[in-house]
Amino acid sequence: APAPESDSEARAWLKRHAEGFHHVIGGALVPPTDGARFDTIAPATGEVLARIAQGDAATVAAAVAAARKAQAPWAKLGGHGRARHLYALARAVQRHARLLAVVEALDNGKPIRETRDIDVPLVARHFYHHAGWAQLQEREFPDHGPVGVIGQIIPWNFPLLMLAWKIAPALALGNTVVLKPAEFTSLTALLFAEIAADAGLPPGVLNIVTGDGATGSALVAHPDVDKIAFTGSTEVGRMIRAATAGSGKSLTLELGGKSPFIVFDDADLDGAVEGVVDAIWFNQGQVCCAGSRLLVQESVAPVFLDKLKRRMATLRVGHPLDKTIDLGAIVAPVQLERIQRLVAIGVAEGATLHQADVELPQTGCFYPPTLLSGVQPSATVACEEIFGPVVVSMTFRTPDEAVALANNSRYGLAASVWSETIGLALDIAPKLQVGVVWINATNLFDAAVGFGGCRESGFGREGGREGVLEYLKPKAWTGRKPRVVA
Ligand code: TXE
Repeated sequence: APAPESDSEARAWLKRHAEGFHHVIGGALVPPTDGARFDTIAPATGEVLARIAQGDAATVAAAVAAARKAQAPWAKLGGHGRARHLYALARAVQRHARLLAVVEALDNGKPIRETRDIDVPLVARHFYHHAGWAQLQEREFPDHGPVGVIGQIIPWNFPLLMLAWKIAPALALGNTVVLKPAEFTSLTALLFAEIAADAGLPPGVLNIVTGDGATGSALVAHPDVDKIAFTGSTEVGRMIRAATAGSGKSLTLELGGKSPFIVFDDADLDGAVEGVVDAIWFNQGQVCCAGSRLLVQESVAPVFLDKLKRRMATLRVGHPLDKTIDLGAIVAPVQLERIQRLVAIGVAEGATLHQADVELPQTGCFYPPTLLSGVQPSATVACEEIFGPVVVSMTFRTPDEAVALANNSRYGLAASVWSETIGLALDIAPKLQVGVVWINATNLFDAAVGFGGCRESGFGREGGREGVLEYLKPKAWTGRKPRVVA
């Protein structure tokens, strides 16, 4: 087995900040009001990694003021000027890829294989892609200006990648940002801010205020923020929508999901089993678009579930820096308890529990790959987002029944359709009430493709042309030709 990834560079970086992290405002490190800080914990071991600054309303106001001051000069740089900065950010991320990947794995608990091969490369790709949009801006969107100062609030499941998804389009198009990372996982945002400053990003263009929900709500409430972009729970999304209603702020929300993973009897069953592994055990299932509802055509359900159980037995759960593992730690005890509670409810409501007989580390927040089969469509676990490595399975007989089951959800983020009959897949896809459909694939993300949901999964898109438009303000120009052209 390969040796675990070394964390010496990450440890040295954490040691430099042993006295506690600061906010990053207007290019300066700003200490928290009254020295208020909280611990950030490595979920795999329970170790305190660092002390994070708790942001209050005054700190948020200072950050918004810094972003406002920086916005006009940043916009004035023009698309070409800003593209140079985005390319520099992309290259800086690649230069520090290993450090970013290790810090992310420690702080979040996700496997180093994922942070190294998926999160960090996608972050760089996002900056490269949006550098391209910055260059095209004046030509493609001559009637659009930037929105202004953007407040961005992100979750803990992809801390650095969500930062990139949020800031790359915002900055590319001439906006400035105040970003609040999730309280469980602030470290890579703070590391990124250092890397960005070294790469020459002008002060005030990106401000980081760390803290909890109260910090986020102060950002939402600040009158000089032009737009809020939020990724997180549907509950908080609903509160933010209410708080911004009538305020003149723009809003995009990327919320929860309960995405269907539909397997037809003519599917490549082995391929679909690998699909399930990716759909629900990638990032411990803490993925908004996780394929958490497995819908299998009745005729192949016993064979398929049998294959899936055999595959589950081969998954390895362990320390995030162990390069051989498939699943790392759950982000925090509160999330682990939520998973345990929902699985117990699933069993109480009649589901059959199958947990792979895999070894779990003795300490830390770990949960085994789990299948709940024979689930009723109305069961709690079929309706609520578990946000953990737990897939629930149901069966259907006809394509129409598959569509009805798939759409029987308050969410509408993603769906995955597995069939070797392309006509069937193409017939089903448009009937699914979701923002993203994958055919014989799952969890495909690309900076050029708009990602987002409908219904209670939110609105707005990230990535692609549609994501770019979220950070521009259109302006219509009409009138008549003047008599004198001076
Ligand atoms: O999310 P929160 P939590 C779902 C998932 C998970 C559940 C709870 O089901 O089990 O939510 O996770 C900030 N005003 N998802 O409680 O609270 C908060 O500080 C402004 C799905 O961690 O929504 C953090 O930065 N901001 C999801 C961010 O919101 C507030 C990813 C997200 O945290 C706030 C995460 C407030 N009043 C959880 N309260 C996805 N769609 O990917 C909190 N925050």
